[in-house]
Amino acid sequence: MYDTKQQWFKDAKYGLFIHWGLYSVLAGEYQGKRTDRIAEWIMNHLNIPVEEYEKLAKQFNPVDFDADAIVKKAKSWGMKYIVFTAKHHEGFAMWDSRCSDYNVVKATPYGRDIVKQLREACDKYDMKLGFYYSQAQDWHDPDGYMYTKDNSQKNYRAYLERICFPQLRELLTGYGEVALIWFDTPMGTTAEESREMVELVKSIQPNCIVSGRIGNGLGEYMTTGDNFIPRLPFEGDWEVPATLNDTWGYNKYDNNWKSPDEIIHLLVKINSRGGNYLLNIGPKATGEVPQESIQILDTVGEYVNSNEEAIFGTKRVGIYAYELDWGMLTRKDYRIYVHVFKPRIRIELLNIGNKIKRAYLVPDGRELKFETGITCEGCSMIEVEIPDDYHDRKNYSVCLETEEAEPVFEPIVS
Ligand code: FHN
Repeated sequence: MYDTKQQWFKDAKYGLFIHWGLYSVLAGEYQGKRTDRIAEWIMNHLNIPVEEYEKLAKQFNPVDFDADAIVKKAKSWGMKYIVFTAKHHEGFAMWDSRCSDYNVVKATPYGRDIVKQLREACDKYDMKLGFYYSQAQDWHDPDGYMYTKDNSQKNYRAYLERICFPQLRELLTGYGEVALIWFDTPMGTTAEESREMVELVKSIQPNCIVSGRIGNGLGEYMTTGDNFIPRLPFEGDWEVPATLNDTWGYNKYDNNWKSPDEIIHLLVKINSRGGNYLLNIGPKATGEVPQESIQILDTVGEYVNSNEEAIFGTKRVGIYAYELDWGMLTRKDYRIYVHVFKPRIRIELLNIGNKIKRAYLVPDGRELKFETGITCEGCSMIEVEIPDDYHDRKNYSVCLETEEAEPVFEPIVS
């Protein structure tokens, strides 16, 4: 079973992913050609030569970037940690790296360290900060891997010694307490090499968590496929990395935004099955966060903040016999939380055999009337009355305090 041994990660449930790099300058289009894939892969998909792509650095001047405002927003959205793409597959370092001048301080007119600014803002708002680091793919370095291309002449060992290991050391020694390193796409990394990376991380910061995509089964938590949710409750620590539209890096043509309701349902579904939801924003080249992302996350944040007790610190719910067409369950010891996504006059739950001590509305703590009994078909039934002023509302939660620490789920008998 995956175990990060970090209580903050187990309780976190909701985090912010930030994908930002030179690809934001292209915003999904190069020389009039649009990429129909994720925007941060444009160099690979449209076969942009290194000498051409690296010129983007000269255009990168994100004067509207405001680390303080982004972290403050994440805090207001209820998120508990931030993962920032310190270096994505394009190979561009978003900090003042000493082992490659291909970085935001030395190669751009902007000249300021993005990682440092985020670090300071996270310290100010007491937010955990982790770094995404592409350990194998580096499309700028002659020895870095590139998916779908010929890697037979690459000297990956040389790459590890020259770039990967020293850059990891820089991130782990120069930027305070690193909550986690979010490795990604290990490709040809051997078990021995993955182990070296883990040892390097742990030797510098023993509490820094290593993500699932370190490869070779060495991650401390399970990272699902992008936007993929385990069908069943999954034991141990895990996380779903996910997008708000169809891209990670900014793409000016991608308007396929999920609605706030969809995001709320996904968050609760993931939490209910025991995982964390790491939800992405992709700032523009100016540093501005797309307004659509902000609007969606502001609305989701209202739900998260007024129902935080039913989200944070919750545990995996076992297999309940039913899917509800109006809601979902989360739980803590001695508490079952019923998330109500559609207007209801009362809520009815079947096949839950717990002894209910009390029911209350999570957003304001109001006591709720309830009844328990056995249906004509012979299964347990709980009915909770929803107060008049909530009859037309959606997206709130109800807590059922139970005598038993765990939910007592009964099988369907008829
Ligand atoms: O290739 C990357 C992709 O660009 C993005 O960073 C996602 C986030 O989980 N990870 C990889 C694909 O799975």
